[in-house]
Amino acid sequence: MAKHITLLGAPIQTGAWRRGCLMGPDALRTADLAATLTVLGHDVTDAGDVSPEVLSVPATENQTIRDLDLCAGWVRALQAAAGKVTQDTIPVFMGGDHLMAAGTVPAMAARAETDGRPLFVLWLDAHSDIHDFDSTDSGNLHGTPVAYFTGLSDFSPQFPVLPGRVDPANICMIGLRSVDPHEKAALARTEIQVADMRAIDEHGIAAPLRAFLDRVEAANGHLHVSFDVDFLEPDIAPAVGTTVPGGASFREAHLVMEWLHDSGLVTSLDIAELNPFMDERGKTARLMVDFVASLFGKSVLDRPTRARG
Ligand code: HAR
Ligand code: MN
Ligand code: MN
Ligand code: MN
Repeated sequence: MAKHITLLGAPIQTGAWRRGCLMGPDALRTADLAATLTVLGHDVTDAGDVSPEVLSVPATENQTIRDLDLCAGWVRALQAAAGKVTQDTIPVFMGGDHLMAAGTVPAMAARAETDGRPLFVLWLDAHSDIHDFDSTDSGNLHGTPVAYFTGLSDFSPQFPVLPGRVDPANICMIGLRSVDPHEKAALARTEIQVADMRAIDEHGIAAPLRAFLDRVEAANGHLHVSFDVDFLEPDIAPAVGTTVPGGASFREAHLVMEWLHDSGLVTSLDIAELNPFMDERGKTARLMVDFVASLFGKSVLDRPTRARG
């Protein structure tokens, strides 16, 4: 089924320690993301890149936090830009480091609310990104968006009041293999469903995904997918700042994309943490375009879909 897809660049890199994510949107464009989706029959618009607002926010107690003003300016600008996306459009937010999700996800939660439906979030990542201003040791704010958009921690007054909040019970994290002690404790206190790499080794990637998609469907929810490139095994996707061995294989990630397509549930997508400076002849950017294509219907053989009207 043809979709209206809008590509929106979020070239933020101040949330990460290593520079280079600002090239992410252009690497995805160079790898022909728009044309690839057009060939699949979709109606694709590239809306260009968002620019950060220029802000000066009060300092946090934690002095290790990197580039707070610019990070806050990005969060505000991304919330504003994503807040303009209409219900009939599937936005593909091209990052940018994962702090982008502090902008995109609250806007998608607000959009779902306007539609009278809950927002669910599938978080594909090696990391849980559930630190807050106090708990982060690294000071890299790409490790914090989940604590922000769930309202689990207070990010005021530096980050905006949430336009929409995600219920932790509506989040599923798949692929985790690098979780700091504070994050472990925070996850244990929430209803976030987690399938770490051990669980995937033990039960496969299909089981937790199926259970989650069934819940989204039963609740008639919107589904936002936040795909951090480091979800993948670094051998196949080297273009990330923080490589963690033992990630999802090509086949596991490919199955996730195909199931997401067949579910007909996905209403928005982040592509996060692509750092083209770390890439090898564009292979990670091309791989991500291929995965996004699978999510939007590229398939080997036709199968009946569960798509809703
Ligand atoms: N937990 C670590 C920190 O807070 C690393 C998390 C951020 N890295 C990412 N995000 N790539 O998924 O610094
Ligand atoms: Mn980091
Ligand atoms: Mn992440
Ligand atoms: Mn990560």
